[in-house]
Formats: sequence, structure tokens, C-alpha cells
Amino acid sequence: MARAVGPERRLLAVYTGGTIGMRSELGVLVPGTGLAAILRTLPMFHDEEHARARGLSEDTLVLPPASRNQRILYTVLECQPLFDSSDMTIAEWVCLAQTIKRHYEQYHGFVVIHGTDTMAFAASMLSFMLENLQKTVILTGAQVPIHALWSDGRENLLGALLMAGQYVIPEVCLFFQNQLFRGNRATKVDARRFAAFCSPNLLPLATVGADITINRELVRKVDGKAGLVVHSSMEQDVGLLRLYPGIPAALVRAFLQPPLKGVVMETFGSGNGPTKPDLLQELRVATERGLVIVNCTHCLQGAVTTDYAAGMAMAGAGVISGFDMTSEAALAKLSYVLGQPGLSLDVRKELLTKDLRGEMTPPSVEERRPSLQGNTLGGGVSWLLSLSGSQGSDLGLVDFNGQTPLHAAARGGHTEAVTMLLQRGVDVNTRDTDGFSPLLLAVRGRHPGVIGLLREAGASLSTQELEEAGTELCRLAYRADLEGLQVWWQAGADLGQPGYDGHSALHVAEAAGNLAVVAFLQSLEGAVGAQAPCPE
Ligand code: ASN
Repeated sequence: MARAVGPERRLLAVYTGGTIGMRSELGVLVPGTGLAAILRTLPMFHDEEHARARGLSEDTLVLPPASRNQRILYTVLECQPLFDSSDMTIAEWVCLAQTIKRHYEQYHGFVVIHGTDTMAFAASMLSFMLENLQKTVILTGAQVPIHALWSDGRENLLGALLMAGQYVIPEVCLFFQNQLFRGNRATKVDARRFAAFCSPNLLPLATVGADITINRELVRKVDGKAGLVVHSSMEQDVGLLRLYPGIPAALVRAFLQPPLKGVVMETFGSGNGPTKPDLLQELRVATERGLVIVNCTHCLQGAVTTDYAAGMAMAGAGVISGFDMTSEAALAKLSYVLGQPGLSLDVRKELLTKDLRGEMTPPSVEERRPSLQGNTLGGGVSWLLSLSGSQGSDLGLVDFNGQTPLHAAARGGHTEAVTMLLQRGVDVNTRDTDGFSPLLLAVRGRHPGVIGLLREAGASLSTQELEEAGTELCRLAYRADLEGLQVWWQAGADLGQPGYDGHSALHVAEAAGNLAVVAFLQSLEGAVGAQAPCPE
């Protein structure tokens, strides 16, 4: 992200239709031609005097000066025909991407004037089609035609032109009501209010008020050497299915039939769906046939998880997590990934779990950290150990959950504290009131160093802990969480232990196309079903 330099910045404004340029015909709004002519009459969009003095050609407009040393010139390219964006399809968006590619070298940035109804789909599609983008692309439009007395179109278009002209934000963005969103994170949330869009799971890239605030750390970094690639071979046989309570399995079956190749399935809450066996069977049959299904929550905010059995059931049926993607982004990503020639189904599934264009937030290491309570207790261990003359009996003290200092040190990953406690002879297999051992807490906190120390001291997971690990292992396999699986293995868990529905982590990883996890689990073949060797 950089402030654009140079006395003249040239933009291409591609006008595709939408309310911004609409006129009323027999009482209904229809796309209207001649947007450039309207803009030419509005002083905020065209400085006629400067254009004449500068000898600019007829098709080029120039904004009044936004800063002392810089002018923004722009050419309006009106598409034929113009669309209410409800009529836009992948084919039109491919044309749009190709138009940008054709004019890429001539202009510093691009503004796409588009209807709002499908603008979030358009922005998502373009974000996947345009790889290695080094220039700013901003979609905008309006809720009310630009020539109306009270219209949001003027602010939106002017804001988009200023942002694209003054900054290099190498992404496909969407500008509406003073906010610049990453395009594939935005969604339309209001049919009438001027604040029609929001970006529920990512802060705006920029906010415009008296000052412009750019969230620099959010703006994607570019590989300066790579050239723009346009991916035109987008798969068109993709669909969107919203689950509702009691949805019949037969209806789902009918929807999932060929030629459909990919489906975004909108589920409840954090990715949950009905666990009726006939419905799950339909999903499983479809995914085993090669249909790719991506799970997105119908909630505006939040992400798909496997916290519930009803979410695990989706994973068990081979449905891939879309984490916090909007349905628009997921559909575009599916179309892109399935449209790429020559990839195996497994590679396509793997690509879908990765963040390709900033469209999703895969679970981070941060989210897996132990709770604040754990840290506080970790501090308590240090305090306890700092007491001069601490006796073994003090070190066996328990808190209200029946947890000892060893539990706290293990959970917090404090290897030195664990070493000292073990040297002082505390019980390595002590259990809290829930039956949890320090070893289990070290696994949950992902502390291989502590796990190694505890295992050397003779710690082992209890039968109950081992049995209950199955569902957790499936969850980790689904999330392609290799590190999580490795610590369970190190702690001596049987990685072949089935989850609550009888499926093993290997089965789940295969269904989700998580190749690295499959390879890891297969490397343990022969060992899966057995445990990691206990250190001498
Ligand atoms: N139906 C219009 C469109 O999407 C809505 C708008 O632009 N506000 O083209």
C-alpha cells in the first residue's frame, strides 16, 4: 500500500449499469446510458477549464484538484448492454476482468461502476480472476440514481475515484458510504439505506472522513515482479443452497445432481446442520461422487467450527469448512478453484481450505492458546515456586477445580516450572475434578516440550482421555491441523481412535482433501492403532 505519486493519475471507470445511472421508464428503474455526459455537467466530477487548458480528449474527464500537485483524470468506458446487476453472470464478470487486463498498462487504477444487488458477488469473482494485481480496482454504485437531488451516487463514485487515484491498494475493493472494504469480504445488508454494505469479518481497509484512515496492516502485500494473470476459466456449474430446519433429504438430493460441480451450503450458527441420517447420507453420497461442498454459516458474523456434533456431522459427510467466508466469496472461490484446469480433486479441496485472496481467516495459533485463566494459574506456579522452602506438600495443593501447580505449569507450557515440580517429586498422573491430567492440558495447550518432560516422568493419558480424544482428532484432521495431531501422537494417543460417529481422523482428512494430514496419518500406518513409543 502506498500513496500514489506523480502529477497525473489516470483511471479507467468501467460503467456496467446499476441504479447509479438508471432512469425511470413507466414508473420503474432501468439501466441508463450516457453516464459520462451526466458527470461532465457536475463540477465535482469534471473541471472543464482545466480539461480545455490541458487539451484533453473528449472521452477524458478530470477531477478538480484534490491535492496541490496532483490531478486525477478518468475515462468512462460504458458497457454494451448495461445491466441491472441482477442480470450479471460469471460470463459478464469474466469480460470485466479481461477489460481490466486489456487496459492494465494504460491506467494507474480502475473503478468499476456496478449495480449494488450483486456487487459483492462481482467483487469476489474479480478478486479470484485477477491474480498478482498490482493496481487498485474499486467497485462502487448507488442506492439512488446520481442525477437525483438526494443521491449517494455522487459521494460513492467520487470517493472511489479519489481512493483509486491517490492510493495504490493492490486489491479488488468495494467502496460504499465512506468505507473501503476488501471486495471478497463485503456483503449487501440493506436494500434502501445508503450504508448498504458491511464487511462482517474484516475491518474496512480504509475509512474516509475529514481524513482518510488506511488500515495498512490489512492491505495485502504484492509480489512486485509477478505480472497480472486473468483466470477466465471459471466453473459456472456452482450453486448456493441454504439449509433450513426440517429441509427434506429428497430436496437436497435433487439440488446436488449433476451437472453441478460445487455447492456453497449455508448452514446454521457455527456451521451446524441437521444430523438426520438420510440427509447426511445424501451429502456423503454427493461428496463421494466428487461434488465439492463448502460450508458457510448463514450468520452475518462468525465462522464455521466443529464445536458441535451437528457441525462435526457436516465434516464427517465430506463437507469442507468455509471458515468465516461470506457465501459470495465462497461461491467465487469454488468457481475459481473448480475452473482451474488439470488439478486433482484432492488438490482442489486443499486449495479451498487455504486463504488465497484474503477472503478468509483460517483458525490461527492465537485462537488455540490456553485461556486467560490458564495464564493466571501459570503465574501462580511461579509464585508458589518462588516461596522459599516450598515443601512437596505445598506443591500438591489444589485449586477449586482440583488442579495442582503441575496442571497449571503444564497448561501454560512452563517447562522450567514443570522440571522443578517433577524434581520435587509431585504426582505426574494427578487428576483434577474432571479427571484431566497435566499431560492432557499440555496437549491442549500444544506444548511439546512439556509433553516430553511429562512422558519421560511416566505420564500417560487415562483410558477416558484416550477414548474422548477421537472426536478431537477428527476435528483437527478436518481443520488440517497437523501440529494439533502431532502433539496428541507425542502424548501417546491412538490416532486411529474413532470420533463420536465412528469415523477416524484419517477418514475425515481424506474426505476433506487435507493431503498433508492424510500423508502424516498414513505414515503412522501400522503405528495408527498403536501409540507413540513411550520414552525410556
Ligand atoms: N437493482 C440495482 C442493481 O443492482 C440495485 C442498485 O444498484 N442499487 O443494478
